[in-house]
Amino acid sequence: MKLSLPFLFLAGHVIGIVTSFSSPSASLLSPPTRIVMDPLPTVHVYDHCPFCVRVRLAMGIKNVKFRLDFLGNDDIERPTSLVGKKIAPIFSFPQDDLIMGESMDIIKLIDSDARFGPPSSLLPSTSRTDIKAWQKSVQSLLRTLQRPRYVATGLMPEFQQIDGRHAFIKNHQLPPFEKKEWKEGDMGMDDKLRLYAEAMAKDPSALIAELNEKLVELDGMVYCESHCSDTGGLSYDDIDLWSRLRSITIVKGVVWPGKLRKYMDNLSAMGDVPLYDEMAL
Ligand SMILES: N[C@@H](CCC(=O)N[C@@H](CS)C(=O)NCC(=O)O)C(=O)O
Repeated sequence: MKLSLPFLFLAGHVIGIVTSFSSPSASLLSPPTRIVMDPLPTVHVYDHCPFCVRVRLAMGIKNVKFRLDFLGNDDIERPTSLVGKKIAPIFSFPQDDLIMGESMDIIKLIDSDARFGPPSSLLPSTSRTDIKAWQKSVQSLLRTLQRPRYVATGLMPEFQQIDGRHAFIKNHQLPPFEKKEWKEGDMGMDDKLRLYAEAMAKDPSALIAELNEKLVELDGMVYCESHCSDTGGLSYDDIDLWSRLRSITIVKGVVWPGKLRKYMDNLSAMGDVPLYDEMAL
């Protein structure tokens, strides 16, 4: 079967499978010129990290080739040698002898320097308070569903080894626990492992039903299938929103409303950042 480009662009979930066999630019109607530098810039990331996804998405949208370096979640030495602490994302740009952190600073840099393609290809943030409020309203629900799933299989690159999974569990509380209580209280590692295991063992139906309702609400706030705000194109609003929503695809059984599903698939293809649907649990 021969698929036309508009079909590939609009084919919803199918596009994720189709484009994983073709270059990211093949899925776009008019992608920017591919930028391949020598040496390549590197983006050091954790796969599950939405701040890291912001940078990957921006580089993908600008069609800039880069080395994607997945850090182990227990690796303190390497990020510390680069930026002085354990954090991701980190951007390494050898041409300028530059190493920097902070996702939005990295994106501002690459979208203002013509070596990374036409500057200002991302429209400014509209600082939408409705989307911010929505994000806040699902924070606890998403932590409860997503965090145990990130580490449940060992399939995510930063969690392939047990020390990586344990480093995450040690430092990331599950609701209703607060961060301080989890990290500084008298809870031992055995308690934390048990709570993560119990969270995975629980029937998630009620929480997923709640999330499905919240996604219907968000679907009404998203402007169209290719950008979330009434900006005429991709903006910093999408860089933040899409990167956070990607994590939800690790949760099996979520029902995505039509527009939002297409938004997820379209930006995944444009940004060359895969969704987790195929490994959701
Ligand atoms: N403001 C930073 C936040 C980065 C951040 O918090 N990254 C998390 C991962 S999602 C991290 O590296 N935390 C330290 C850790 O996991 O040990 C940015 O936008 O780049």
